[in-house]
Amino acid sequence: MSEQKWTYEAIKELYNTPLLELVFRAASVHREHHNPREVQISTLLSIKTGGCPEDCAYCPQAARYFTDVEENELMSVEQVRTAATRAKSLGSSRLCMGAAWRNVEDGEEFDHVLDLVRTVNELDMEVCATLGMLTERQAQKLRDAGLYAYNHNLDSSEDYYKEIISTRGYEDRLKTLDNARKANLTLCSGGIIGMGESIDDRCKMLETLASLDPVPESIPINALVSVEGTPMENVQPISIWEMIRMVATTRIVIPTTTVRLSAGRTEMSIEGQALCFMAGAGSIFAGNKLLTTPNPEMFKDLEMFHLLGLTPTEPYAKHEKPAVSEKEEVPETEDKKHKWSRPKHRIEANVKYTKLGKQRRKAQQNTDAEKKLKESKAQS
Ligand code: SAM
Ligand code: DTB
Ligand code: SF4
Repeated sequence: MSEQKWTYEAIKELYNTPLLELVFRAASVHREHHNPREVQISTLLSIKTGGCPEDCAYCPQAARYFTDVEENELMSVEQVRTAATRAKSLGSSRLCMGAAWRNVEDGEEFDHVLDLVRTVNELDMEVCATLGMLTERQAQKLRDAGLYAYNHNLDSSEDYYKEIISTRGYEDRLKTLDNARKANLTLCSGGIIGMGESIDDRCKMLETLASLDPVPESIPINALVSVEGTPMENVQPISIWEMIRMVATTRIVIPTTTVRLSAGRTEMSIEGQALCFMAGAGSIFAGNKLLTTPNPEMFKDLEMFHLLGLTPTEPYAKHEKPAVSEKEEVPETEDKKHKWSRPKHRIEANVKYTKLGKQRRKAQQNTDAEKKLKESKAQS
């Protein structure tokens, strides 16, 4: 069911409410719909890192930029089982597996991901995946393998999206969310603040999320982690007050969703995070790493929970465990027709950093070659 209808003007007015009043209102809404002592812990695991063909200006995994991220093959079932078991023993109810893909392609790799989903489902953890765009049939396959949630962020307003990504369109993000929903998956969709967007953009993104019917079950609010080598390497971090405002506004606009305090927590004090929990954050991404960038140490988070009197939410507290089923192949007709868009408009910063990326990779290759030559000379 969609919730109360919100215009972006109303959302903006709310966003600009004096801070403590906003937090108080958000805390009240939070208590009506959620247990404020519980915070869900979701552990992130990058199952396929780096080498992504997209040009997302914030992302260290985009192959075209020169960052510290190394490209890795898909993780094995054993690697994922070990990581999931450890995460569960530390209080995580959900494992979110991320792949640096533009979209899901049918074939061996996708079949392997289905095995990974089955493996984590068997451990009685909520399984989430974030694999890029996907068709309804692929979403159905994931669901049949035991996937619980699909993470696919809108990232920003439709207008600002065009300023950060040129290799895909906003409508394909919405289409993917719709495909996941049709396959009966719960949705995790939110965005990033601190990329240079305006307050209007933040409020428009919330308007879009609130207009989805049903609304996403979880909404991650990420603060940009600015990574060296990406077009956003010099973007200044946002203040904690902006995070608190965004969390509180999301909480009030979409009361039933779980608001997830996501990337950027290494820059936040415990006091800052406490205010976010007060303002309605009901979940965190945990694990010493997010996908490729640092996150608070797990034991520090557990200490924070103890200090604030918070307890981790049990798995399947809100929805049933998805049954794993061996269904017959669904015909591919609809999917085969589908073409994801490629707007390819020019984003100056992305073009500049793509060029820099090429130059720096070349320089790196030369240095590596020189080093090898020196080593082999020294040996002979
Ligand atoms: N490739 C898939 C996709 O883009 O949908 C899934 C992985 S992608 C890394 C998942 C999300 O991570 C992005 O949608 C974005 O919201 C978030 N993200 C990536 N880099 C980030 C950064 N530097 N700071 C904050 N959030 C980031
Ligand atoms: C989300 O909204 N944030 C997470 C998760 N969904 C996949 C990812 C954050 C990534 C931050 C940058 C990195 O570690 O690579
Ligand atoms: Fe690729 Fe996702 Fe990163 Fe964009 S955000 S570059 S699609 S991994």
